[in-house]
Amino acid sequence: MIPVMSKSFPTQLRERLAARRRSGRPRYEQLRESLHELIREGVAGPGGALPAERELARMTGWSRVTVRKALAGLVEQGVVNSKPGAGTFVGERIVRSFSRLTSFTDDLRARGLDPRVVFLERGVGEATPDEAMALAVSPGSGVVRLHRLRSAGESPLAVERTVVPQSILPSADVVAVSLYETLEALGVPPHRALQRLRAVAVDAATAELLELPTGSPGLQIERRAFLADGRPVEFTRSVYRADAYDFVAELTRG
Ligand code: 16G
Repeated sequence: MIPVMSKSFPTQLRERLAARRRSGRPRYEQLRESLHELIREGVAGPGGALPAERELARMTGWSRVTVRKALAGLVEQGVVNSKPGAGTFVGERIVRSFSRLTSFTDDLRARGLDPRVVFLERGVGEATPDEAMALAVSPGSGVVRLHRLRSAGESPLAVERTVVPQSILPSADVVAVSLYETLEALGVPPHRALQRLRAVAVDAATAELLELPTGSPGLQIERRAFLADGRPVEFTRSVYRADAYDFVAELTRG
């Protein structure tokens, strides 16, 4: 059964729109942003249906063309899915861009989900030859290692092993939840990254953490991120649940 939209939805939507009335932005954008805000705040949870186009037009007093454009924007952002003939639903699978440098925390918050972390390991050590290669540091130099289970609320979604040069991140303890937020606060935000994805069958240890049967499909993603000055800032190997994520990229020809 489709979860029912909360009764306060129309009132909340009108409040959000009123707050944007003077922004001078096109109406469809005011509506897209207001709907996104409500989804982020959990007013419309995963799998929940948004009111139909005609309903939204009635609630806002705006045309269906405007409403359609706002909804199309949310579909493009991967926040909602539109099922022809059935309506528009808040995404159950998490849609991630394969071409934008976002963090786990960013992606969950954008969907009104609660990013959580369990540190399986964190500390400082000496770079192994492989880590030294990945981070372009001398073997034996200091690195911070994080091994984290990433969840949305109680639902486990990914396991990540990250190494960061200690010259950039002085200690593992400064990372509370989000690595990228910490790096940003330290004035060393990742600027660009190279990423590789491959399908894997999850091993027993990972399966247990992700609450899956051993051998279930997983998406193994390696990311090497760099600072604006070109220094490598992160090497992370993540295993994401394949049943929870869609990775999308925009392709252009030429
Ligand atoms: C994502 C990145 C990972 C990065 C993490 C930071 C992929 C495949 N991986 O999980 O490389 O370290 O975000 O997230 O997207 P955080 O700021 O929430 O710790």
